[in-house]
Amino acid sequence: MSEDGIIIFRKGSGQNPVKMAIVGCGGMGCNTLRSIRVPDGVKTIAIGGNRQEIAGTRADVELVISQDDAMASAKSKPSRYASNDAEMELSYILKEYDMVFPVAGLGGNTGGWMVSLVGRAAKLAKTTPIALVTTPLNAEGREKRHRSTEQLEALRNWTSAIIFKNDQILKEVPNLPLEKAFRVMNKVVVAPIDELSGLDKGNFKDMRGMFRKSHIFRMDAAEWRGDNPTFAINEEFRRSDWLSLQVLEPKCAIFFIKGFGVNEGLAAEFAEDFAKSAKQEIPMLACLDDSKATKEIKVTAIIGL
Ligand SMILES: Nc1nc2c(ncn2[C@@H]2O[C@H](COP(=O)(O)OP(=O)(O)OP(=O)(O)O)[C@@H](O)[C@H]2O)c(=O)[nH]1
Ligand SMILES: [Mg+2]
Repeated sequence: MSEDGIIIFRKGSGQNPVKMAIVGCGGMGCNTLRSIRVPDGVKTIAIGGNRQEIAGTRADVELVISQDDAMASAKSKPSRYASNDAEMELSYILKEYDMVFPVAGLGGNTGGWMVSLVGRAAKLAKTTPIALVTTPLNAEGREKRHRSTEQLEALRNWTSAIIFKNDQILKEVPNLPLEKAFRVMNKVVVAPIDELSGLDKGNFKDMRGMFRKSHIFRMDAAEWRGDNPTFAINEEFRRSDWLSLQVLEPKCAIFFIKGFGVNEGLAAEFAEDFAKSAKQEIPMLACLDDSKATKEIKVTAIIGL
């Protein structure tokens, strides 16, 4: 259903779900595979610069790809052909999936470049990639920050990306040791896969279309139990440091709206209120899920910038 430029659908029956895979890349990506519960039906692929990095990920597919190959892919020109054997091999593996999610921490020498390699392989495989990446902590220094920017510039050529700032998690859980805070962050980073898993093939085109409207996305989630959830949740998004809507203008928005009795009317109202953050009309999509009898309404917003 479409209302005033917003596409609204209900989360599918699970009869004909989109096929998805998480691709853990490098240290952070493989850590993520170790620290999360993988949503039902989602496959896992671990790519490391060496065997050690992949160990213990229990991934369905494991690949070792050199840093040199990863960087060469990231820096190569657009082409209908694979730029190296690693890209070619991966493209055969990715053909099985409709959507793949490379996960990496930008700033290192491995995973951040691999995201580009996965994006290129996905293109060859005619699969939709959506990267889930973190940017390094300020405290990690200039070199990492600089490399992170370079990697982001490269990967934009091949894939859309949802970007999470590692610094943000330290603000929210300041008392946790770094390793634990990272583990919390790794669960946040894969939240989009939780939301998208089980997506019906019939709605895939609309979802994919929305992810093509921008290269860079940000995400936040908020929940509200009580009167006027539309206003309360939108207020939280307007103030959110994860979305930074005070300084960045949204180009498109995807909402996952969950809760008992959520319906098209609520979604349309929610989107209308959200749209006040944008100076012009923006394309929006809402995916409704009323399958769990929760009293609160939870909205996960993925905003294209
Ligand atoms: N959220 C999160 N971030 C991490 C984690 N591990 C590392 N990072 C971040 O990711 C950046 C890159 O680190 P790695 O993933 O270890 O780097 P790599 O891609 O393996 O590259 P090299 O280790 O340099 O070969 C770091 O600078 C951190 O900011 C993790 O488990 N969770
Ligand atoms: Mg590493």
